[in-house]
Amino acid sequence: MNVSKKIIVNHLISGEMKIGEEIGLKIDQTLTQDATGTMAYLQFEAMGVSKVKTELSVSYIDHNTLQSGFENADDHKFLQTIAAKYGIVFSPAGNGICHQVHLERFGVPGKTLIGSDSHTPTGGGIGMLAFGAGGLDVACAMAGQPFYITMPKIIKVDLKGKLRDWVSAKDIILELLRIESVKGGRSKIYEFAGEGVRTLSVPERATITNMGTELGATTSVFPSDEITKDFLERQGRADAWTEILPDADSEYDGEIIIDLSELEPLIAQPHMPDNVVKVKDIEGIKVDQVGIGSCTNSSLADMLLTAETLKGKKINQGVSFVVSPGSRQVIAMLSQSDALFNIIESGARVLESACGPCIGMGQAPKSGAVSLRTFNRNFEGRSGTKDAQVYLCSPEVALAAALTGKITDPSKYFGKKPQIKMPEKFLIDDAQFQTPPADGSKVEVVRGPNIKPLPDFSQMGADIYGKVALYVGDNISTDHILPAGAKILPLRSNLPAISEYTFNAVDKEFVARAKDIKRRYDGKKFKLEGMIVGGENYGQGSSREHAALAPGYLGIKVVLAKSFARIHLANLINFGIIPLTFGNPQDYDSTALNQEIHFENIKKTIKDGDRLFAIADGKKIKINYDFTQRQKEILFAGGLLNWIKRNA
Ligand code: MIC
Ligand code: SF4
Repeated sequence: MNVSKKIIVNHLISGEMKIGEEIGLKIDQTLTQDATGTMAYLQFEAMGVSKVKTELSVSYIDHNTLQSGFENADDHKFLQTIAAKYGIVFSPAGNGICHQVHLERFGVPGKTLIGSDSHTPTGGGIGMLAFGAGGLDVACAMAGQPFYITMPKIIKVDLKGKLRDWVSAKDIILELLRIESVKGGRSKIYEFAGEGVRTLSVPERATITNMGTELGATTSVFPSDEITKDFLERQGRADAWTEILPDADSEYDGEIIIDLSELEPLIAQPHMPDNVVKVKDIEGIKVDQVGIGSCTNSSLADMLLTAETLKGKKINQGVSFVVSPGSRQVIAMLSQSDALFNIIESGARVLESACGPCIGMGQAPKSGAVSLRTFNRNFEGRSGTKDAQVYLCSPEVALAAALTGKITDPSKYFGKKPQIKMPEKFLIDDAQFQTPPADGSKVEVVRGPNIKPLPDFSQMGADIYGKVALYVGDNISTDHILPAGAKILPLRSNLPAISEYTFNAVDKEFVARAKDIKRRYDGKKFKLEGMIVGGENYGQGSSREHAALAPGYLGIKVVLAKSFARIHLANLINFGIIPLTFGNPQDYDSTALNQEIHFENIKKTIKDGDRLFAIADGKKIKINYDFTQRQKEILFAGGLLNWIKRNA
């Protein structure tokens, strides 16, 4: 067996490991972050379980750290108290980005992890099988329920050779994005193998598995080997290590070969992570902002390289340069040596250890700016500036740009790459993690006015008379559906307020149109319900369930698309919104905004597994759906919470 199957087999609760079949996995660990965590814990609370049933659950504060009003601070207090009540470790603001911290202090090879953040597969860097999921799925896992996925194909990524100077792990994942595209990884696990694996450190592996998310992959994983052991030993966690290697004769469902020695520095151009070219092909473009950080590239190794490269140099005066170390451990260790001094003295703005600019929490670039970031997403407007041109690259490429003020190939610009010596022991101080009391039943959960209860969701009707409230193209991301950023993120615990921003940057009229459909037809014989029509890979990107909840709150009942991204599809079902696909892709072209589409007898048709048709302007459209019995029941009940209440 390969590594993925070894871990799956150990956690298989239901289903068979046959590609395309639904499997239920036992989940050992969960993580949440603050922007998705409040909803996840409200949902967990509604389940009436007295304590989490996982081996370990951690609640991180890392996204909403800008406190420009009471909202985020209120949410932090809620999260702190609810963690203590239900047996969850609490990691307060300042401790660092969930994925970086989890890798350093909590991850265990061979264990399963789900997190209410799409970049949870970072844990694959130490041989965990780690998945991003909606908050409700994380809540279910904390309540001891299995996590359901469709058994993916397992693709071997055979790494040959060794990276050259100034070419890095980021270039490996950018190369994979170039080959596979942002939708190429759907229903796949990328498992890294081959001689090149031994040449990559854990932080390098984690950069790759982190950004496997941008491929749309179910997850990505590396074996757990001597290098993993060495990392855990340095973190003082040698006992967490177990070896997990693929058997010599293990089989895969596909293979991609990447010769590391032939890779060159790469860069993803605006506005998609797969819009990848060689840096040398676009050299000379003037750069206004450079950012090093995010859960992709904020490890101690990345920061030490940054410090060593910048030592004694000054960044270009036309560049605003920000550095955000990934964790308290990283920033503390930088401050023990000259490294932090070298970074500060170069002209960098050092930010706190948090997501920060990656999610538009500050550092929005100037109008029309070119911004080079070591992050993982460059969707239009995500930086906070709609017309900014955001490029994704390695720290090496970012550093060359910060010093020259333009896009520059580091392998031509710099001389020999400095050797970074990693410390024998990391600085280990877990005092800032708050361990829950053995009995949390007396803990009072503090709820500020920002925390609003979840609305009720209605059951699925026998027929649906839909009206198209929005018509969009391919690769619509959850950032398009419900933007993040410093202004909107503080409303994550307040659905009525945040839903006002749904599709804000795509179609300013959407909210009014959806509300109008909901209002106008309420109570009539044929109640019209809002629907969205989308192209391929609808809902790619983050795990935020608000991208399902907010449209649902505005009355959207159906999303009809060419295809869906995994986590968003699960989130739609969890909140009773029916994800359907076009039987004939050309029917997408004949569908239009404001069109009325009638799904007659939809509930019975889905229940019986019969062929589904819709009628639009008198024309019959073939509709596909693919639901397991479990998913059908959830949809009929109007979502997973209703289903749980009914089956409790
Ligand atoms: C992101 O990178 O888009 C986020 C913010 O981390 C999201 C989670 C969220 O929207 O809260 C993710 O990747 O899941
Ligand atoms: Fe945070 Fe950005 Fe990573 Fe999302 S991608 S977890 S916002 S650092």
